[in-house]
Amino acid sequence: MKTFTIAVIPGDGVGTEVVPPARRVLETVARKHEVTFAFQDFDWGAAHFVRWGSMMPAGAIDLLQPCDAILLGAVGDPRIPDHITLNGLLLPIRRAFDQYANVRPAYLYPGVSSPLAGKQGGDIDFVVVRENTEGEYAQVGGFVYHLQPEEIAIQTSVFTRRGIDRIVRFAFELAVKRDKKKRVTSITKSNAQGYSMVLWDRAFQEVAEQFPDVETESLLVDAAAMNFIRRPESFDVVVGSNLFCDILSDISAIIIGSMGLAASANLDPLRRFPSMFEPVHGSAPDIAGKGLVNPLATILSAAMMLDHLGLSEAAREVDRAVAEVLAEGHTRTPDLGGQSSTTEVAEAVLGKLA
Ligand code: GGG
Repeated sequence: MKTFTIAVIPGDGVGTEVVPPARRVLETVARKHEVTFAFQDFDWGAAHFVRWGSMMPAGAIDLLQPCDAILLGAVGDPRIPDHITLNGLLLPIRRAFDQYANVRPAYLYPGVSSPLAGKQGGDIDFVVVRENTEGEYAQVGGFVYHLQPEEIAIQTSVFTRRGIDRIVRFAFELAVKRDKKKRVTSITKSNAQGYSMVLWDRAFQEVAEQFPDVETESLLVDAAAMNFIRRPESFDVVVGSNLFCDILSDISAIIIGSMGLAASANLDPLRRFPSMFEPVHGSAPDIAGKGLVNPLATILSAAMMLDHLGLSEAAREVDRAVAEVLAEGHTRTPDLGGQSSTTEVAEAVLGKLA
């Protein structure tokens, strides 16, 4: 029987509430598919920072490297500035394992209400592909006259031809694999950012020439934000920079009904390193510890993990179980207008998988 080693980092806030249900889902489908998961728990995050002064220990990356995949909950704590928590855990893992493709599906499940009028289940069905290792997240810069009245902050974006080519190619290959609208939309702001985004536009055009069967569209990020609301059904695969797609994927999450349904995968498509699976949402300190957080984004992220590990049928079963629970509409957390707890929603999904 094949055993997959999964590193588990629940992290902070609601992360500790959404990871256990996802883990139970993985254990349940594993039994049916004759595989086992060996979970390795890492209690890294804000509590580790408060105790030891770092979000994770010095050898953390070496501990994660032999694992087949990483399941992450959330990062962030009101006691610690967000740039410390993010740069101390999530971003170093994405970079160390060259997880250059951040894949964020946006699907409106039947039975779920979109805040957009007239949208039915399946009307919204696209994927945001976010460049995940460079761009505006490169952390190049510094302070001059630090903490003085005339302080200067310099933050430089880094766009490499290699980095753009590989994420754009990933997006085209995904459009072919999805075999739906076969359309890739590229997001830039090349009217204002005349170097990095002009390079992106040029790279996009050149990669597109290698995929003549895939339709293309280029949008400025402001127009994309508008069109996610105005015509979301027109999108198939959307590709853009680290920051732009982080922002746009909050819009794509809310138009499918809730941030609590938004799953994501941080992929090393070349499979040299473990990929990481996490809900798009953060640690949500306002509802943490109340048993109210929606576990479905993390459960759907675990389904993406199953798919990545080659267990596609198991992934489809999890997706179907989630779809059935949402379609029935009885068991929902408050973000979807229900009154059920995290545990009740998790039990409903597990019940469908039994
Ligand atoms: N689920 C992980 C998490 O806490 N995400 C929140 C967050 O701030 N993410 C930043 C990013 O993805 O760039």
